[in-house]
Amino acid sequence: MSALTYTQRAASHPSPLASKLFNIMEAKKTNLCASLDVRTTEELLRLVETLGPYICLLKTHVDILTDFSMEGTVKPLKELAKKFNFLIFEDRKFADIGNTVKLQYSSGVYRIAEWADITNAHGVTGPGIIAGLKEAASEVTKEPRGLLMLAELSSKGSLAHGEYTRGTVEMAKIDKEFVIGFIAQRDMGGRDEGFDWLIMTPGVGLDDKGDALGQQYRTVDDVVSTGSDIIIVGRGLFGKGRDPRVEGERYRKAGWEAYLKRCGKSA
Ligand code: 5BU
Repeated sequence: MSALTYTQRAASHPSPLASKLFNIMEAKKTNLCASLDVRTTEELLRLVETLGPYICLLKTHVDILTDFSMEGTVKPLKELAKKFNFLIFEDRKFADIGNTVKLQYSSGVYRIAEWADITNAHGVTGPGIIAGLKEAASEVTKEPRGLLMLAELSSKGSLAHGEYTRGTVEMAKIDKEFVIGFIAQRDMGGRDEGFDWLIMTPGVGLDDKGDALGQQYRTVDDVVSTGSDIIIVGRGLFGKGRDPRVEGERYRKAGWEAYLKRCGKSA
């Protein structure tokens, strides 16, 4: 896994979006991505106001919101992203043929390509999915966009391992600029072939082992020491009467210290 600093990686990354994200991480001293699965825009915006200072990235599932609109949801989210200096990742998990995902990414109610800096896709349908998403992004916006391929999942019994994971990593090699990395539980290599993939890891929790529906949590130290660059934390930040301000700083600090340790620097 990469022992380089985020600043070093920002300087040499082929994706302007990945460079921007690495620079935000270094500037704010955070590798925390908040995953805020809530039902209303009001709840979402309130949590983002609280967690904004602690995060480099906000992960959304906008199809959970009962009141989504471009004006009411996306516009204020983009303003908060600017105010607190973080990027937005819509966890859409595209999984269809290139032509269909191109339409899903750019059109419909959510028009994800217009506003999400990052989105993700399964490799199950083949490399056309990468080409389709890239075409949509270039037709809709001049802003840089990044794609994460789903190499591994955190949930119990996931079929994404072994050959499947290896096949997804191979697929990612077709586009060095648009595919910025993986959703995975560990390092995916590639440096010997000139790739510097970002590894983002969900299923991170310091207090729980999992939930009743198959989620499995690993600690911050565990995931960063096996190669995670960005820790994705959801209910650990805002669930069950937790104080998001306290937990935001707690996970930020834990993630940053684990990163410094990996780079051979002490916190
Ligand atoms: P949690 O509240 O920290 O369990 O939320 C985890 C989030 O990450 C949630 O939005 C999931 O959809 C997402 N997730 C995941 O948990 N595991 C995976 O392997 C992938 C996404 Br891919």
